[in-house]
Amino acid sequence: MGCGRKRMKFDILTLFPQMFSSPLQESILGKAVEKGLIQIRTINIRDFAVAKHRVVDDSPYGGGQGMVMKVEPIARAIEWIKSQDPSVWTIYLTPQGRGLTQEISQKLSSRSHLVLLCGRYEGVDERVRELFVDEEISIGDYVLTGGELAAMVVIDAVSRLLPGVLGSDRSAEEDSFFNSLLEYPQYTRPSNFRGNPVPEVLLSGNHSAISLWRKREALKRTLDRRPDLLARANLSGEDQRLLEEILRENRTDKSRDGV
Ligand code: 9D3
Repeated sequence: MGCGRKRMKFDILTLFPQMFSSPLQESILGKAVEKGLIQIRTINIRDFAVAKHRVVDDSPYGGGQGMVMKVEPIARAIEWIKSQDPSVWTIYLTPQGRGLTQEISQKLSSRSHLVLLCGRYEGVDERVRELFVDEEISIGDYVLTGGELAAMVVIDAVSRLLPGVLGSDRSAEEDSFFNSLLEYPQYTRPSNFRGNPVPEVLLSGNHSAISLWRKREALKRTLDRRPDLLARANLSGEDQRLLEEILRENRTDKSRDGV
């Protein structure tokens, strides 16, 4: 059942632990928690602030807008985690981090224990980064209200790579096979929806024709939407032949359209 691998632990340091309850209890991640493949703890940074007012933020030295998360509560929280497990890897979710990729997710999935520090306000006191953070990660070039959703994205992307988290037939192997290409179009019943039929080849039962069609559609879609992926793709001889065919088609389409 445990598949011989110890469960991966995620500790989330946040001022909003409630944000994590439902997303991590639903669906595949929820099942992974139930199966004991992953363990997710939310830790309220405020619980490590000193009593009385339990202040976790303060105005920036030097002036300026907004508030900065104080170093002491975060330091105490991380030190408490490290006292239980010195091998933890601490990630700060920040727009200034390097963008999350599948490769980074894969590297992270080989760790046994991640701490995900979620920033709010204008971020954390710089000494948090210097003294306690191993890696800084962003999830993309858009502005969020805090690191919480980004932490959930990291947990999702990493967890699904762990053995046993996805269903048995759906594996990370399949990912790496098609990794460099976008996926082909999928259809299910009915075979005709309001005059919009499913491509005939998919109903033919001809498996080699189907697999060729899918490969071709994946290549077409990738060329159209993500040519950057194609440049990096490891295309087989057959893929390259198909791609040339598609490019030739596109050229003749264009000259016919007069574009
Ligand atoms: C006025 C401050 N902002 C200038 C654009 C800086 C800022 C700080 C903190 C903007 C957003 C945030 C909150 N975002 C995150 O904590 C965050 C994030 C994101 O906003 N985008 C992509 N990845 C991430 S990871 C954490």
